[in-house]
Amino acid sequence: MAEIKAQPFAFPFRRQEIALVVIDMQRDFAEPGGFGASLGNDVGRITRIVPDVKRLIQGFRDAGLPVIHTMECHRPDLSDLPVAKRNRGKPSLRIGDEGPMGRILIAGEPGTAILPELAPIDGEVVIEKPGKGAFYATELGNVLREKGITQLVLAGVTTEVCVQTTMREANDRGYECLLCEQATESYFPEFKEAAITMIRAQGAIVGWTADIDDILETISHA
Ligand code: C5J
Repeated sequence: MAEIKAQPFAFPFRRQEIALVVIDMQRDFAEPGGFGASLGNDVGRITRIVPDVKRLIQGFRDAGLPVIHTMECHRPDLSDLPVAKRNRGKPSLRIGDEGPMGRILIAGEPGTAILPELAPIDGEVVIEKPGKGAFYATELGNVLREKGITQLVLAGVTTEVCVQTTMREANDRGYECLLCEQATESYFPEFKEAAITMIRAQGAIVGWTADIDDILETISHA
């Protein structure tokens, strides 16, 4: 069986059962004026991984493997936004407020869109999610079941929030999960490192992590 070199040990690769899930590579997390910046974060950390995320997406497309994108966003009437989520923290702009790129994290607004360099192409599934995890209150589980997917490669932002939450949700549902180290980022470098360390600790208790070139090498020969 083909394998991807990974930590804490090789990831068993099943070509017919694997998909890439790119989490929340949206303008709202990566550009000035968006949600991430409104919380006081350095969004430049996010834009720096765009070339690697793009390379990973292209590798999956070239190999004929499915690419799924997620977007954290809410309905314009905020009916799927818990009050506790809206009120959390001290952002300069709250979810639903009008910002320089439209309403913060609202479906259909310019700032909520996926970065143009990483935009989905025809046929790729886009999951709009109101939570941090991509399984909560979405159709992701059904989509994966219909496609026969049992293995997920994860990329996107932020490592310790939406990426890790999704990985834990997937792990509990029986998926084998592999995080691409160069194609994920946090506003806090120490949180990225900690998330990577805890994911693969205790014999891959949540999943595996791997170098982008090792992932691309295996999928290109599959
Ligand atoms: C956050 C995310 N950090 N996509 N969202 O609020 O990680």
